[in-house]
Amino acid sequence: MKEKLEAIRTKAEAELSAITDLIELENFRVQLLGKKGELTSILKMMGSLSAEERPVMGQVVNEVRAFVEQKIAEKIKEIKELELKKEIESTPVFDISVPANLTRGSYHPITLVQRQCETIFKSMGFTVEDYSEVVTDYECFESLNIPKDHPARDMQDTYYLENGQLLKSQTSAAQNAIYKKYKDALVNDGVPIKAIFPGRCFRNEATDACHENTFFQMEGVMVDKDISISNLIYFMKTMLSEVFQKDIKVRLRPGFFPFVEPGFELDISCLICGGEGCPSCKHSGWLELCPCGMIHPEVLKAGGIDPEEYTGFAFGLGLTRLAMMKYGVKDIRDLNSGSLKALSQFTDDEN
Ligand code: FA5
Repeated sequence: MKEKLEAIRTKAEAELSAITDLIELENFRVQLLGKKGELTSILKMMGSLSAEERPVMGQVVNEVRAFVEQKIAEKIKEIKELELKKEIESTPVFDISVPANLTRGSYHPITLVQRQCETIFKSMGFTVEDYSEVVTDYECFESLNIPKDHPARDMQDTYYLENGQLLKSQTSAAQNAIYKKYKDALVNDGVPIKAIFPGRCFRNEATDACHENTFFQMEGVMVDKDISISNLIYFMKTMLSEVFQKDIKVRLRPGFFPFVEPGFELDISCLICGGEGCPSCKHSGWLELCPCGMIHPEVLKAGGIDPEEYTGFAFGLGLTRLAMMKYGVKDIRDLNSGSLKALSQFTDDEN
C-alpha cells in the first residue's frame, strides 16, 4: 500500500508539469482524488489493515493527499497567470490614428419635443427650470395639498426609497421650490412667475400602449395678479398649435387634482387613429395629454405667496405622449426600448 502511495506522489509530480489547461487539470484531479480516484480507492482499503498499521498508513495517506492538493493548487495559479498574460498580449492597442467607424446619431423623439416646447415657452417669457429626480414626500405631495393618507395618493403608485424619499411621480413636485425661488421678485418687483420644468417621472404602472413606468412630463406655472382661466387656455392653445403646426381637436373637461381648483383634463383627439379608437388611446379616440387648472390657494400659501393677492395656473403636460402623437409612435414602450434602429429615424432637423 505504501508503494502505491509513493507511486501516486511521483505520478503527480511527473504528470502535472505537462498539463497546460484547467480542463485537463480537473480530469487529472478526478483521476487521483475523485470518488473513484486512485487515492480514494487506497483509502477504502484501510479497513483491511490491522489496528497498529492503520494510523501509520493513515498519516502517509494524508501526507500524499495534502501534497497532491498543494501541487494542483500551484498549477491552477500558474495556468491562470499564463492565461491572463496571453489575454493582455492579444488585446489590441488603442490607435488614435485609425479612422472612426461612426454613423451620425440622432436625438431621442422626447428630447426633440421637449426642446421644441422649451423654445415655445421661452419665446413667451417662461424660464426653464431643472429639478431632481429624487424628491421628498413634502415636495411631491404635502406641499401640493395632498396630506398623508389622502386618497389622491392612490392615483400614483410611487417608488419610495429606504430613506423615505421617492422617485418623482409628477413634475408638480418642483412647484413649491419654484414659488419659493421667485416669490420675492414677484412681491417686491412685480415680476410674474412664469416657469416650465420638464423632467422624468416614475410610477409603478401596469404598462400598456399609452402607459410607461418611466415617462416625461413638463410642468408649467404662471403666477401674477389677476391670472385667470382665459390665460391658461391661451397658453395651452398656443403651445399645441406651435407643436403640431396644424389645427388639433382638443377637449377640456373637469378633472380633480388636489393642487388646483378648478381642475381640468385637456385631451387631444388621437392622431394615431384619427379619433376612431385604437390601443394608443385606450380605444376612446381621445388621449389625456395635459391636465391643468388654477393653483389651489393652499399650494400658493405653502410656496410663501399670498393667495388673496395673487392667482395662477399650472399644467402638467405629458411630454412622452406628446412625442407619440407628434411622431405617430403607436406604442409608448417603443420610446424606452433603446432600439437604435427605431430611434434613428428621428432627426433634429426641426430644431
Ligand atoms: C399629474 O401628474 C399632475 N401633476 C398634472 C397636473 C399639473 C395637474 C398641474 C394640474 C396642474 P396625471 O397623473 O394625469 O397628472 O399625469 C399628467 C400627464 O402625464 C397625463 O395626462 C399623461 O399625458 C402623462 N402620464 C401620466 N402617467 C403616465 C404614464 N404612466 N405613462 C405616460 N404618460 C403618463
